[in-house]
Amino acid sequence: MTAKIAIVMGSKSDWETMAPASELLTEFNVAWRAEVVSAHRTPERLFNFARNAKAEGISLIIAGAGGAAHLPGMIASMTPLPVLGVPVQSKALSGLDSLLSIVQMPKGVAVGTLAIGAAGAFNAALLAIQMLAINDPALAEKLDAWRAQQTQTVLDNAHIGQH
Ligand code: RP5
Repeated sequence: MTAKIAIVMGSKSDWETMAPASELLTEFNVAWRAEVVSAHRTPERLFNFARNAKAEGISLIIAGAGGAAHLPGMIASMTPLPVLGVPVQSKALSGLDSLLSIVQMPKGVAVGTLAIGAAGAFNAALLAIQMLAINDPALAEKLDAWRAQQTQTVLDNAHIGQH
């Protein structure tokens, strides 16, 4: 299957954070591919990735990075595809640096920024699935069932205790 979603990250050390995105996409049978593309350490690879992603059949890019996290914004500057940015938790500043680097895009180049860490990566995949589902009724049906199941699980565990 040709990948519809590209998951990219600044370092292999980001994979632990980004893997939940791949797991949700797999659960929904949405084809994905993941690779390391570093804005600072491999700028030419970044350029090639961003310039070719659309022609390679990618519909949406999920980009995770930590620290001075320029990756999502730089990719967004070179592709018309939607880019979802995931701030990876950094050691020095707990990911606040990553969050601010990704979220504060100047007017005119858009990155959709998610929460810091694995929850953000998971939600990036969820948002990607929601976007694809707009034009894919079978995927939309699966998504409805997934959300109904999630609601049911919460309801089943809603009673915490009493005295
Ligand atoms: C960023 O620097 C990466 O996205 C990663 O979150 C962080 C640390 O990278 P490593 O030193 O673990 O390669 O570029």
